[in-house]
Amino acid sequence: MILESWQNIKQVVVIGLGMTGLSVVRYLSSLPYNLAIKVVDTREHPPGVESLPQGVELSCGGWPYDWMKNADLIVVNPGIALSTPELQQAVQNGIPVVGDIELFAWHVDKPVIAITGSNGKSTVTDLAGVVSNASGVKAVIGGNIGVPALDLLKQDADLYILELSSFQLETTSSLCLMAAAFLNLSEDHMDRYLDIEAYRQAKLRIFAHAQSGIVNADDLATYPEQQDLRLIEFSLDKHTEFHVASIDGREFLCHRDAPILAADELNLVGRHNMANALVVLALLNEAGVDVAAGLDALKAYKGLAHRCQIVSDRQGVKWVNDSKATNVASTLAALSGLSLPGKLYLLVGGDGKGADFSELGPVLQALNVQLCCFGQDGPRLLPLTKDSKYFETLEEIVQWVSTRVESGDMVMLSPACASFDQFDNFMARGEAFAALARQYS
Ligand code: UMA
Ligand code: ADP
Repeated sequence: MILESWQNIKQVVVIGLGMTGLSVVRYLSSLPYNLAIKVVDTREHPPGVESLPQGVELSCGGWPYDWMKNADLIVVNPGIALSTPELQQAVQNGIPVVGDIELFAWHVDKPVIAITGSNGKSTVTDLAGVVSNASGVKAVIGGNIGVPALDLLKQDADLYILELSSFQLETTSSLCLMAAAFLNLSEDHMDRYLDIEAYRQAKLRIFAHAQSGIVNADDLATYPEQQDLRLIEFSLDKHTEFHVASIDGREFLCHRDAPILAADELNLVGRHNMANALVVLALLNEAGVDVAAGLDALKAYKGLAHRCQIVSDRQGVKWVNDSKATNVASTLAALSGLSLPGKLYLLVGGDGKGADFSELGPVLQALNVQLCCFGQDGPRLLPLTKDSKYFETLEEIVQWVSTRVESGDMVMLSPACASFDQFDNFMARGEAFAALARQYS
């Protein structure tokens, strides 16, 4: 939807405080329309109460019926599904229900590119920002990566780069993009969606008003049904517009028939990161950024923290923090092509979000691995190998592992689960692991 005019909006109800809610309140307060802003959070003690500006009313622990009924506009946090009965009731009453990205879409007047997918979004978003800036086009990044999109509008930029989750896309309908990328699809958030097709359909919304769509020729689920969109394909295996080709025994990232850089010049490890780099090249090409001056930055990029990051390397034992592996496909990516002289101690567990873990089984059986399961869904992971062990906490695992590791071994946290059962977020989990690794290695 496009808002016809703010003049008819008097009462805005913001659902969910947290990072997004606060950015929405700040944004709405900055508009010259004297809006009455009310915030609802279904949690008893939501984060961010202390940062709420004076004069903004707050209701916690439920859905205040009167506020919902009298709202002219509802802005909802991505953590709350649009299918929630209270929101569906509002939709039926004719009240527009949107997310923060839709507000961003109404306001923004500079080019925007965006990235969605099950895995690799943050890496592609961050790297696209790094390469764009090094190429001389001032870019700012935000969205699901952790900087609310509305906060970006205050910054001076030539290009906005947004990481968009399926949650955010559910409530976004008029975002015009110079280019949109759908990286890959694998099972995730099955506690929120009816099935994987419903999750895919939420992600496909990224293409609704895009000038071009960047899709993964190795994963046909990323292709939209709409016919009128210009598609740019990337692939690790096929000769598509952006692809990997072997030239005299060396692999190159190529655009059409032109090699751009050799894969072994990248500092990022793993084939999945070659795909991520291809998408960065495709996105920036569509945004009109000449990346020639940014290629050194692309080669030098070492990746974000908590993604296959070595946090200790002592006495021949590598300790790897891949806490951001919050679903099965990302753990599979970490294991893909892994070849070790010794044993892999793999730490898995947490909140599985209703996932089916069985795909990990055959991959684990082909490795010399000791599976260490923990947290809420640790018991569901135990059957994946015959020697799996269960522990309550990460600390118990690290203590146990530290007395056994030998030179050539690797200890990797790549949990295939979200962290919310025991930690505030994946960063806190990764930091806890890194601190334990440094203490016990
Ligand atoms: N919640 C309630 N009641 C409410 C409001 C929230 O129960 O009224 C719950 C939600 O269901 C959710 C949790 O509280 O599980 C977190 O909400 P929050 O208010 O703390 O969220 P924000 O701080 O606004 O963070 C959100 C995104 N969170 C979610 O989509 C759950 C962040 O993505 C994002 O970085 C931030 O906005 C800025 O755009 C996080 C995430 O986990 C990293 N995203 C999912 C993922 O990557 O898999 C999609
Ligand atoms: P997202 O923002 O989509 O969660 P990240 O870049 O933060 O993606 O990476 C999340 C996890 O997925 C990490 O464990 C990372 O190693 C892995 N990963 C990154 N890119 C890909 C990819 N293209 N395919 C599969 N896994 C990936």
